[in-house]
Amino acid sequence: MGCPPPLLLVSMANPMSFKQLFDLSGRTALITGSTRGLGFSYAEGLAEAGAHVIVNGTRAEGVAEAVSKLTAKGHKVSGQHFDVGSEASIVEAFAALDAQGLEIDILINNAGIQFRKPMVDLGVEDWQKVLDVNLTGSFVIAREAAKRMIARGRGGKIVNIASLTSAAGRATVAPYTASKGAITAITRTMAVEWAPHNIQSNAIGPGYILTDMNQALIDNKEFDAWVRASNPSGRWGKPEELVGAAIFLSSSASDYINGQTLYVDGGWLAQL
Ligand code: GCO
Repeated sequence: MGCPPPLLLVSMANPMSFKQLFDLSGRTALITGSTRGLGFSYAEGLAEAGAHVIVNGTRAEGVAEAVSKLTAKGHKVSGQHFDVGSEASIVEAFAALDAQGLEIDILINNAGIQFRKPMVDLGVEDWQKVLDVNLTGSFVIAREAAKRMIARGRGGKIVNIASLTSAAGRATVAPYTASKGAITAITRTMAVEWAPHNIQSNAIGPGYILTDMNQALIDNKEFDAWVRASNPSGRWGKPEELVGAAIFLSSSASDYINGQTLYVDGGWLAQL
């Protein structure tokens, strides 16, 4: 008997339960830049959803601290420090993860740096530093993760972290904006190249969130007023409000979503 037509295949399939859709048990997730801030929130959220999370940071001490915090909460946690801005450091780290038998099913490409300076004063060195971490680092890490996902043949999830600046400009953050605009673009290339291997690649675009990277902005009364006036929710987002999107794009619930950027911004981009 030949293979039944796709429609019949779909109707024959048993629909997943709510738990099956969002359960990350049995999956291993690497979250870059996860010793603090949004990255730590993503790591904690995916661990709550059942994943074995791998915490990453550039400093071994910071990684160890975050690992012990999450382990103390009963989660399955490993740690791997590497410098997201260095291809050699990334390749070495993946070899170490291989040696530990850690097979990454989910990658959250969160690590990123910000550098604020007007373009007329901006040197190429500072520009390049941001691009090296935010864009090139995300590409190299996704490349290393996808190589292994493809070889294992059981698919995977890539979740890149974009930004409102992927879709709109703000003065003084040119290299960050360039890197985050490219993140949404390369997410589409990852989706197209890796979908045949059942790897879904998407991005999350956080709005202005109460994180330590934004502390200087939060403390600036004028900037704080601008953020509150610029989104219909009238407030900054909280790190925990990004976790649902991260679990969703890491889970079976998003198996037919590919190449998308999901903005979690209180409606900022919806507003004229
Ligand atoms: C800035 C901020 C932003 C936010 C976020 C907004 O200086 O404008 O750092 O870049 O962090 O990316 O989506």
